[in-house]
Amino acid sequence: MDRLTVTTRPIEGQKPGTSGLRKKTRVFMEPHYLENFVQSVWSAIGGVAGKTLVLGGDGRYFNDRAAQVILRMAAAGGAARVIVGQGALLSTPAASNLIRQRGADGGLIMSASHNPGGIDEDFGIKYNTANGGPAPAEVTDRIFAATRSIESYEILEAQDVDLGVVGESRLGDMVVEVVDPVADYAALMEGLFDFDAIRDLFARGFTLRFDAMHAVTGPYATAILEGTLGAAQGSVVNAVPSPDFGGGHPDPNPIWAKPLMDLMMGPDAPDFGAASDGDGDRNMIVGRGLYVTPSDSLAVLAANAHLAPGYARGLAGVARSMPTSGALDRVAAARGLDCYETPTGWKFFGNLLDAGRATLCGEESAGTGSDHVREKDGLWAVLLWLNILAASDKSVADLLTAHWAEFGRNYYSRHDYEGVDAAAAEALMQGLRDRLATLPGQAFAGLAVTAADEFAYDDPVDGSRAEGQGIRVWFEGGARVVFRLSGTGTVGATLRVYMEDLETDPARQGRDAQEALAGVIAAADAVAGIGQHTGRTAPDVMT
Ligand code: VG1
Ligand code: CO
Repeated sequence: MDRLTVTTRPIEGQKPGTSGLRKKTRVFMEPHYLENFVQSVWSAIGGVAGKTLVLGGDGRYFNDRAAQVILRMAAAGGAARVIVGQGALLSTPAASNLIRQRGADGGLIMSASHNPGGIDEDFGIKYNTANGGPAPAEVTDRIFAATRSIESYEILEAQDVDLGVVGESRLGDMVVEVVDPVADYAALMEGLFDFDAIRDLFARGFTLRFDAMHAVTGPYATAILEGTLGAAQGSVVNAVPSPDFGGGHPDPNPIWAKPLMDLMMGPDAPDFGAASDGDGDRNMIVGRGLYVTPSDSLAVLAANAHLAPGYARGLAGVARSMPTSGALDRVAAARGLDCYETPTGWKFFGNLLDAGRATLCGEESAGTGSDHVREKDGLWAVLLWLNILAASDKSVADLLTAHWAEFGRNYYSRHDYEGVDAAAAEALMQGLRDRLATLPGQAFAGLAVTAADEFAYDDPVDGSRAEGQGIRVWFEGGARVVFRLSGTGTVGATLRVYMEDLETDPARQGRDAQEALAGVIAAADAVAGIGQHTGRTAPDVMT
């Protein structure tokens, strides 16, 4: 087999965002686009000669083609072994686990997560390091720098590897090891949770609907929930990964998982509803008649994790991304736990998890996870909820109501304005930035600002600093609004506005979040001029 050196030129815009490089699929399919990026990853990590890598993706359109290119480039670079999920599939948490379990040097995950898939939709790639976590900024900066100076890449001229059959084969001198994508992950879950108690819960008639949204968690959820734990056949729906996710957004929120929401709010609701995203790292939790916000879910899990065997020793500490609500902080304060506030994106949790400072982490965007891997993990969150429900013998609604009564309820909502003109979105942010010092004392829609700043994070483990991580505005009475621009979109800009307000009186904790936050929502619009800048009268997505 010949090893080819292909001459190329830098391609604009190959800068990894919040979670790897995401672009339109057709952009990834342009000549040299994928190859340039992969070679730049190899450059950034000192080459792949002699290394072991993990490779898999969420099964979206181009996943299979990209896998073959990456394998040929790994072989050309002299990699010793690539461990690939069968069919080139691996959920993000399963990939993280494989990297750790097998002591691999790193891995490539092909996914654009919750973004839609298809030739006219989105594709993405991210590099994870040897700890199993997303590459930190220092590495992604090196990748980006390499994309700007690349002159050539190396690739083996070879036939496709058969990724449909488990087992080993060779590509040049490199071993390609195709593994069952589910087996190691399922074993990890079995070690963390009381599977007997969950099995017993289902045996007693507990009902569940898990919506895999035509994405990668289908095989995992079917094997674990139905196969091992005995949930009724058919409890897992949309369970076969499809290249275009059935034409939808594999984004587990009340908008995109509407069929699940409708079921859970209707007369035939099962006891528990859940959904996951394209690559399986997000989760949505819904009780009968009650949506659990991701921020609340994180707090409930932190307060009750000790009920699961894997966390019976207690938590070392907890962490949340800055826009995530303060519900977690209230649990941490009550239990005497350290609570860290990081920028958006899972890569910022890596050091805290590695250093043993945090056991549980989460983001308001439906990501929850722990030190069992270095990614957020959708099915893990579902299993922890099930373990807690089994151990406490309470319904989701009872558990949440009791949680609010004990810790207070942080009313919370995120409003997204998608596909906004990039310059208009920048202008909105810059307008806020310019006025930060003068905002305190001014009133907006009747609410006075008490403080305002732009969030920056100093990593307590390695001392690195991340700036410009979102603008925060606090109002009298303690309400908070955060403004930031998404780093995962592929069209224009997405403005995210995060609102929260604490309610400690149990008599006032049962309200609709949009209604309870109406005053804060109006103040957010007034302080930032959302309507004026974006020309929008309402958000595209509310979670
Ligand atoms: C979003 C979320 C962030 C999450 C990231 C990747 O980023 O806000 O919390 O970590 O997606 O999640 P942004 O920059 O668009 O706000 V996933 O499941 O898309 O890999
Ligand atoms: Co995801």
